[in-house]
Amino acid sequence: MNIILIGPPGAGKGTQAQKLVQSRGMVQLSTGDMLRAAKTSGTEMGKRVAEVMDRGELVTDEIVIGLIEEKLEEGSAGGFIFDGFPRTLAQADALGELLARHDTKLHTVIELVVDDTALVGRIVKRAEEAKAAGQPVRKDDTPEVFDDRLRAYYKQTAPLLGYYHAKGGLKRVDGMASMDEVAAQIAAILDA
Ligand code: B4P
Repeated sequence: MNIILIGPPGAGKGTQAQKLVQSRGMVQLSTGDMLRAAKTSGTEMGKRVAEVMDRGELVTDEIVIGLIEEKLEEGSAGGFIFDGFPRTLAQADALGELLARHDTKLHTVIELVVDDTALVGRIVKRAEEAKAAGQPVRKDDTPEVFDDRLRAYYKQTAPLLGYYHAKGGLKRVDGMASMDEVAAQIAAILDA
């Protein structure tokens, strides 16, 4: 079973993907995590990625699609969770083609619905907790950059909701609920 988790920055896509990895043995493909790894690789590509991410903008489709393509080659018996991918219509088209090439398809697209005001609070909290624990703070986890990330979401990613709704596979969960409640709503969709 292959699923997409879609929602604005800080909606909890990564949080819920981790729960699904643990409960269902699915493989999480987080383009955010892959790009953060590329940032620290010291390569030219990594430097370009770092500049774009730190501004809260989207990395080019070509780079992101290439990263996903490599991971799909490795396969997953329990299915893939696409976490933060696709984020543009071009990425959505590419994903459809890649899955077809691997003789598989999307089962469901799950939207995590969260109020904008709650999102920025979560991001600030994450940054404060990281600082208190002496861990690195994400450069894009500031209220200023967050505004740009949210704008990028509404401009480039939110149109995908219509795209998947038209294909008939879009479901919504209340992302304002507690993490465990959100996980229960997702489980109910996947087990239906
Ligand atoms: P991502 O890493 O995907 O980051 P995100 O959207 O901020 O996070 P997510 O929704 O996963 O939130 P999380 O669970 O962590 O992207 C970062 C950047 O990478 C992008 O801005 C872009 O530059 C680049 N990028 C990534 N993918 C790309 C693509 N496909 N194309 C182009 N560029 C791409 O949760 C956030 C916080 O909320 C956590 O602290 C968590 O504990 C808390 N939280 C979660 N659920 C909660 C709940 N139910 N209640 C209360 N708090 C909750």
